[in-house]
Amino acid sequence: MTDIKAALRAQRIETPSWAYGNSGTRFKVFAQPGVPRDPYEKLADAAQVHACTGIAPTVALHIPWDKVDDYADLARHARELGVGIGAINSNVFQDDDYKLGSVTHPDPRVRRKATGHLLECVDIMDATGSDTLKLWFSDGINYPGQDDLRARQDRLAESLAEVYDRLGEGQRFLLEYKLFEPAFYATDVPDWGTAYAHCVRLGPKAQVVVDTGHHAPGTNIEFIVAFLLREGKLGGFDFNSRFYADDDLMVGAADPFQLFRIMYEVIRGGGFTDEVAFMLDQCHNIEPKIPGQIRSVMNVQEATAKALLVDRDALAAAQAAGDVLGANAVLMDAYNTDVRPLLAGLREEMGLAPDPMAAYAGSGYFEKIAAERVGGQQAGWGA
Ligand code: PSV
Ligand code: MN
Repeated sequence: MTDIKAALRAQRIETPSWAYGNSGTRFKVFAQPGVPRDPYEKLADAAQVHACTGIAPTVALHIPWDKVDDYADLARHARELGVGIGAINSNVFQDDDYKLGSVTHPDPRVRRKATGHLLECVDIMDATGSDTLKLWFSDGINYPGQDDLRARQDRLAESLAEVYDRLGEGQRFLLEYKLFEPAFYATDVPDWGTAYAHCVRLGPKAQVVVDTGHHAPGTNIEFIVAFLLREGKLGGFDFNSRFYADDDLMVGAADPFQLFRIMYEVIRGGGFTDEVAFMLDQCHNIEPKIPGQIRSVMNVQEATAKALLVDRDALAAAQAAGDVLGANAVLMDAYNTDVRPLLAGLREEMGLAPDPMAAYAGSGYFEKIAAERVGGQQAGWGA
């Protein structure tokens, strides 16, 4: 139990700046009181999540959504709040130029612009001290014949190689794949295999990031996790839940059992280290944002605690004996354990309130930001 608590104490979950801003669907963005008006206020909200949970010390930025004049100053502000800057997320999907793609666009001028943005993101890593660049491309085509599938892979490889060469000591990039959307016929990085092949070719500073919402229904994500870890190519997660497509709902809400299975493979494969980034990539469209993040961090923590509780010796023995039901029972025993008392106790040992949701509700922070943050433009997904 001491080992399990030590592991849980060392856990790090990164929250995304964009979860604190307004977001919605293509039908409606519902504004919420107290929503940050700039990246500085987003960091202040993220600091509350860390203060209540004790395990969310970094915040991912999305550029240009979090564009500021002085990134070193933003990083300083974060440190003063008790958090740090995590992954820098590039954005080459919200400019008119990118209608037909960014780094895979048929026009070299657009490709240059897109790669230029990725290089700018590495500059921001230098200025903020971030060690991780996260690359997701909306690139793809809607119709057969619209562009040359193979040439697009060549263009992608060329851009990735340029960015890879620009990475400094201790920096890496994570390549994110997504089955579909916004392109529907063919996406240029549709699956882990494509991302993996590009990363292998580039070298150790390129790794794959698994966004749990980016697969076809029924995909066995924990298999992908096990495989990538075995190859040393799992760079991190974008955690969220999905019922249908890329729903970006709170992680562990739709399928807590899947989250447990993923965390079990992470632990089994030796990936429960700082080498793998455990990030959230989700939006809170109808629920309040800071508590939404706190709940999500708790969901990952609970799944992790259950995965750590798996009796691996008993599991190995049952597996070796071909005891199908016994092996399954070992896993299910851990999953069915109520870990909430364990985690409440751990938080108290860490000097935190046992219930982060109640701690936030009682902190008065929401009332304060709702009163203070009037006027100005609320920050939003895409703004
Ligand atoms: C794309 O759907 C994605 O998962 C990428 O990580 C983007 O950067 C992020 O969503 C934006 O919310
Ligand atoms: Mn993502």
